[in-house]
Amino acid sequence: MEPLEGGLNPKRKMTSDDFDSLRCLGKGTYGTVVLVKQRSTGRLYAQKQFKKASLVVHKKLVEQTKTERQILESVNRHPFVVKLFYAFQDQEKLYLILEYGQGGELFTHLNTEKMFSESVAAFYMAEMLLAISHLHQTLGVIYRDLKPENCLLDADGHLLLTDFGLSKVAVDQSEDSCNSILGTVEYMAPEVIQGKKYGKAADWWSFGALAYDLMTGNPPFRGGNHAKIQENIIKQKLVLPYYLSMDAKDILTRLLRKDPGKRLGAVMPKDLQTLKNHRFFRKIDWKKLAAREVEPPIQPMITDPELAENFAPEFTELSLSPTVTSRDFWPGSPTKDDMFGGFSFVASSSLLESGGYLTSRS
Ligand code: ISQ
Repeated sequence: MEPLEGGLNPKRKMTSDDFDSLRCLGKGTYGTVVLVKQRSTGRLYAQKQFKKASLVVHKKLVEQTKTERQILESVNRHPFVVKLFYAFQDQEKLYLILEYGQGGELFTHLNTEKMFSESVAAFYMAEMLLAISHLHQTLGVIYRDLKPENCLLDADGHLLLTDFGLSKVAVDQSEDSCNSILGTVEYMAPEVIQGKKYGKAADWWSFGALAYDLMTGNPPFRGGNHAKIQENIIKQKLVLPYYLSMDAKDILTRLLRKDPGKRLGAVMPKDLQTLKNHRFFRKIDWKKLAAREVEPPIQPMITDPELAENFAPEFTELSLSPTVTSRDFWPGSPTKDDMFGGFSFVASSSLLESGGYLTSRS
């Protein structure tokens, strides 16, 4: 028998009615992220929603979407990867209830400070390195378009990677539509841009491009439009500003090799050791870092978590369109062909008990 429904049972399936929408946190090419509050607990989460209609472009894509729940579930234990708490759907949309990255995007903080010192950059790059290698090693997930928007900070200032795996689905969706030119291309590896076969080394390129950005204030290859940026990524020689240390120059040169076979990260697990032992990371205590015991260089300012102060006003000030709830459809009508069957998910009790940002009133 089904367990009793209601607030007392944390393992029951959720619906969008279980959450109040507070404000918009961001809009991507493939979905919207809304700050929501769970009615029964007062906990805050980031709700990512996808319109089914825009996902159903290819049969392959639907298949991939179904496996996302498993990817997200298995990734749930890494300290620097956003946790998934619930997944559910209604007639119109798929919903993911994710950990709320209260500190906002890392790159908002970068914009404020223009650029980071090498030791500050090394902290974020080190946490990112652990998250990426976890996705690669334990799950075989390749990001492919790792970019600044995917790098959030939690309330303490630790890095939180978002959109793993899902970004792969989203890119597949947009590949043969004009959407593909809308996304960020600055951090994409040459082989991805060229539509060649790519592997995990593509993420180590993006990692290098993000590192370059953190230490200089700009991505390594730029241009007035997407086509020019792409051309520069493929053809232009890497230019390293004079003020970077030898160590920074060395690690960036090796990560930003156009030939993925020659790139640092191509030969695993050897290259992971080379990276972690690189002089650029000499001040990093990897054990302490993995245990979240290294104090983050930026403490995000948070007065009222519900205000989402660390997110761009262009999003947070958007009006929330009323969500279509299950009640707006014919009662009990099954989803056609159950295309997204298996999408629903409830995190383990231990995660639910510890997770979700608690507000003062809960
Ligand atoms: C978590 N918190 C804030 C914003 C987010 C965007 C995408 C995915 C997760 C998020």
